[in-house]
Amino acid sequence: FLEGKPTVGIVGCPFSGGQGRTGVDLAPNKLISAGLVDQLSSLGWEVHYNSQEKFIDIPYNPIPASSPSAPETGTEVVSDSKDKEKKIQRLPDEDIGKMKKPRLVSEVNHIVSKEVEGIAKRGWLPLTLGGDHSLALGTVSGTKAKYPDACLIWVDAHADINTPETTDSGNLHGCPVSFLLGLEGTDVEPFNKWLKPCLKPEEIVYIGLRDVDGPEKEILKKHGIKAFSMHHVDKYGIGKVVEMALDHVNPDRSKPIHLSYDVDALDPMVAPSTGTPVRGGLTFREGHYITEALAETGCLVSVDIMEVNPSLLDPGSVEKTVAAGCSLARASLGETLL
Ligand code: 5AB
Ligand code: MN
Ligand code: MN
Ligand code: MN
Repeated sequence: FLEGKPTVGIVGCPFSGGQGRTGVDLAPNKLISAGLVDQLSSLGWEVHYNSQEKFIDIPYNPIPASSPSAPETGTEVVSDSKDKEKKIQRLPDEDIGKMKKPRLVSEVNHIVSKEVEGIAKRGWLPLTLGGDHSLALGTVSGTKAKYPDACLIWVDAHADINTPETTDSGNLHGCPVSFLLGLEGTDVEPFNKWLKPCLKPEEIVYIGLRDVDGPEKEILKKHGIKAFSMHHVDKYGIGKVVEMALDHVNPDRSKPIHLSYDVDALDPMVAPSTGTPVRGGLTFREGHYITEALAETGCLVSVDIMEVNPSLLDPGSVEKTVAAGCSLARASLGETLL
């Protein structure tokens, strides 16, 4: 599906506003400092960044007017121009219902969506480096704008399919899939200003689930959404699980694939520095096998590496997690194919 010389467009998203822990916004810089660009070049890819800047310019993260003493969430002020400061005052980001930072999450994702769409429309592969997983609102909608029939493979410990009504935490990184599907309760401002439902329930498949909220289970059941949990990985082995996952969303291996990879799918021993770790995850090899098998299909058109948080735990844990993020990206782009 890609055109011309294999080219990857890196979309660095230093964004943490979809959840409450600071530091996940440091990941794109860390992944790139770890040598990701040279590593991808060595694989034969031409590497570009999104439009002009190395990283997406994240609008200032306003403190909710309702709780002036609310702790900062760690999103950096990337630009401190007069213009931006005015924007802050015009953008109070009080909760809407249970949703936290809805305006910020919406605005950032609108930017990300246009970036990913632009890269995909050049015939390049967008590689989005999160940031938290709310960013999949932007990445998947951007991919779908170029490839309307793309399927979505969501590798995660979590289903991220809460709606603004079912979410307990109010953190939007737990909700992107419900918005993409257009589930009940997601046609809300400010998201509905730009985000149209773009995904059908039969176009998504999960791998790695092991921490799914009660209401999320109901949603998965109600819409017949295919999910391979860690139980299935144990039962069938990862090879069979990936084959069954592809058979479900891409039976002829003829459709474009968007891979959204939350590093918390990996076991915390493999990727400890992430905001919502859950025991009993994918081994290093299982985690990489998924990316290798998808690279092998030749159908991968867009990849997200999300939820690395370099501010959590000790330097050794951070190094492990950053290295895992880089090697997942490399394997998705074909490193381990012989
Ligand atoms: B992640 C939880 N379901 O909604 C919620 O890391 C966790 O992107 C969401 O997968 C985890 O807050 C979001 C409890
Ligand atoms: Mn996730
Ligand atoms: Mn997760
Ligand atoms: Mn997480």
